Amino acid sequence: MNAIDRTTSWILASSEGGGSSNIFSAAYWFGSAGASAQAKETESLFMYILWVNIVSFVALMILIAYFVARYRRGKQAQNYQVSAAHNTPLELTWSIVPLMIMVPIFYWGFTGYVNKLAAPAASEEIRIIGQKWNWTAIYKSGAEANRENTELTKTQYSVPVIWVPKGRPVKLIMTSMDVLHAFYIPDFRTKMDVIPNRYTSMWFLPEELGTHEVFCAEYCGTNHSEMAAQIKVVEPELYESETLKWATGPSAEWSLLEYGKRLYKMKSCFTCHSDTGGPNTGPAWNNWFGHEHEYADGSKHLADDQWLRDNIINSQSHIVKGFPTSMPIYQGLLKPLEVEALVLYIQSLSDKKDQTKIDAANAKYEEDKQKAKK
Ligand code: HEC
Ligand SMILES: [Cu+2]
Repeated sequence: MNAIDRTTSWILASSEGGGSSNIFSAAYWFGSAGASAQAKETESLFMYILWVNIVSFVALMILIAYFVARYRRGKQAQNYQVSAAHNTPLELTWSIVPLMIMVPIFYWGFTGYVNKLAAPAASEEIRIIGQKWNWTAIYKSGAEANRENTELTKTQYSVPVIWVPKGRPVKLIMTSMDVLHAFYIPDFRTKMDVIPNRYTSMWFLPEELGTHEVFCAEYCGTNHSEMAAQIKVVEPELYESETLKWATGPSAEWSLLEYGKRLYKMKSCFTCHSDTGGPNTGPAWNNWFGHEHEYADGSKHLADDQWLRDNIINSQSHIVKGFPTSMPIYQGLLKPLEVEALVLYIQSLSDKKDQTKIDAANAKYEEDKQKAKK
């Protein structure tokens, strides 16, 4: 479905399925029924503003028509008088009445916004990473949301299907790897900017089972309209068991190198390190291993296995020259095997790699796996 088809079907959907044909209902204007606990609040505010607009528009048109007729040229209104310069009751009225109409909009909007920002402490946390033109979702377990081909996009892209538990608050912690994006879930009536070098968050409480569309709501380039995802509300038990399954450490089929490559994604190293050479917050990983690099204290070091291991675990001990100190300290967060796998992956990306060493590491890992089975 392309953008125009989608817009058309969006409008049509208002009179079918999810939406409503009643133009006085919020579901008509949003094209679908509200599907989260907070949706109602946004809808009420939306309808309030809509009605204020309709009433003032009609009143304005009637007044214009009336004045045009009454004071039209040629029909000099009788008893023509110069207007008074000042009329206190009139001025108080046109100040106070609109104020009383506007203040609820502020109050409603402000409290609603704050409520959408401040997630309950017991929320299920999911990390969202925006990148031209894709969303990546990572569960608390470290597993990445599976991708599926859906009707949401026109091109070959599959979109992540993000599972969320029904009846539990879900908090999204979001950041971008390149430009501004915005994570927009129309059915939940909620949207938040996704910004590079910064985390933003929002939360929602899904109340019913079902799937919901996600779009990017900040124009971010050519394939902006293809930047979609799906949210799938499932039973909490299913959510727990499945996302844990997806997170299983190394899969039995993976080599140590393959595991390292997965960890690069699973542990979010890729948010700061390119593995092909693009600029990013941290140094690119290709051709890093086996070369000498300069550090902020003026020293130079060869990036061999041991050096990489030490500097992943304690990233603050040596800062690569020209880079910020924003690399997290992974001591206690990465298991020894994970560090080994990551170092092996970094090594494999270098022109200085030693293939026999990599093969040997993979072979030893296979052996250990076989031993562990017995
Ligand atoms: C928030 C951004 C960020 C994340 C996430 C991140 N890094 Fe880094 N990394 C940096 C920065 C910045 C540097 C350069 C400054 C420094 O040396 O600390 C760096 C440097 C490195 C270096 C070079 C160390 C050296 O001294 O030669 C390695 C290796 C590395 N990171 C591995 C990793 C691994 C593995 C992960 C994931 C488990 C990871 N990084 C996640 C930002 C990040
Ligand atoms: Cu975008």
